Amino acid sequence: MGQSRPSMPSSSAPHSQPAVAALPAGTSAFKVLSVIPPMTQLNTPYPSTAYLTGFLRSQGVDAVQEDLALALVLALLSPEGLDQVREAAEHLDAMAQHQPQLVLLSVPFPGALYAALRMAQTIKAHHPSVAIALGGGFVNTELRELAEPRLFDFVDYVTLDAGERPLLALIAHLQGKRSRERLVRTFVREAGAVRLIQFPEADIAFSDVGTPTWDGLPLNRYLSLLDMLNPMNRLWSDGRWNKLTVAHGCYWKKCSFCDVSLDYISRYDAASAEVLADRIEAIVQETGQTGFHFVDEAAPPKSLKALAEELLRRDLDVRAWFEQVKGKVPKPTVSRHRIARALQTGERRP
Ligand code: B12
Ligand code: SF4
Repeated sequence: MGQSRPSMPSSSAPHSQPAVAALPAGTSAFKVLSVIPPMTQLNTPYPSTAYLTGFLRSQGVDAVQEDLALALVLALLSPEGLDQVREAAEHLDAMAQHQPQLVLLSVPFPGALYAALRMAQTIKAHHPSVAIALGGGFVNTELRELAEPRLFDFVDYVTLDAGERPLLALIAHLQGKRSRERLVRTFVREAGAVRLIQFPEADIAFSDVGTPTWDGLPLNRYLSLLDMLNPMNRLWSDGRWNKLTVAHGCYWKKCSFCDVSLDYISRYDAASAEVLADRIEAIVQETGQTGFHFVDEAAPPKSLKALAEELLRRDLDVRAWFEQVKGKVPKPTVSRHRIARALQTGERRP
């Protein structure tokens, strides 16, 4: 997919965005709710809201999260089932519970878009002063050339690529501390047309995005589903894993079939083994779970080796598997010693 982007906007464009109530100064007075709409896999939380919530909290923002994909299925499987679902769709319980000023709808896959828009519609109907932003993997790949103004009947902002920097800019804007012209990679509707505002500001370094948090998600209620016997595919839907990335982007960027212009591939930015091991320690502490699924496009072997050595040095007992390691088969569950040995010897199987 191409990455053609409109040129920088003029600063005189009219404003026509949501009637967000004037907010007191100070980020802590501002509450952000991040939501995963149905449907994603049910064995373990998708990590975008975990990353965003962890980052926002590290910036002093009051941030919470909900996985409504899991909530929907649990409701469907309960005796009260459909009634509850209908009620939840109408009132969106999470809104009453958290009372956010900004809702982040994370749409990783096409299958989550419809539910995200239905949720946005419900929120707009019942809470018209709450701002709604849309982002995530689907948006980053399929909506880069967004031109459909009707999408903004549902949401107020659509952001591209890594969410951290655009969100800081958006929150500051909603708090009246930043002009709209200084939004970052954010689509808005103005005078009935879609406009991409892209104030040039560096992304947050991967080592500074903070530790993802799963706080608030019912980790013991995720469902292990066995849809394929293949042991590697089985890892995708079976069992609970903490999802983490070793780096942002792809260190390789050489495959001819790949759109290496996309930010989540092109902008390679790694963190030190110490930072990664600190994140792993904090996540094990928070979740009580030691299994990690590294969801990098192509996990960099050098960093993995350094990480394995750091984990051994700290005597941390974690299990990990990697979405993709260039030049090797995706790795099923491996123990810490096996990670180190596999990476040191280039061994293909744990
Ligand atoms: C790991 C992975 C998988 C794994 C695990 C999936 C899971 N459920 O956890 C497996 C292999 C199972 C998988 C399956 C599929 N995947 Co997949 N997957 C990925 C991959 C490589 C990483 C995803 C990840 O965890 N990223 C880490 C998180 C933290 O990043 P993030 O979600 O992008 O979030 C950041 C930003 O997007 C942004 N952000 C996110 N949400 C929001 C919201 C707001 C409001 C804002 C402001 C910002 C924001 O901020 C976050 C932090 O910076 C991505 C490609 C990629 N590198 O992102 C593809 C990707 C998400 N997958 C994709 C697809 C299509 C699928 C499938 C539908 C494939 C299929 N046909 O079956 C299935 C769907 C599975 C499902 N229903 O759960 C596409 C989706 C885009 C699209 N074309 O629609 C991607 C982008 C790959 C691609 N280019 O094709 N996938
Ligand atoms: S390793 Fe994956 S992300 Fe990197 S260039 Fe090849 S296909 Fe693209």
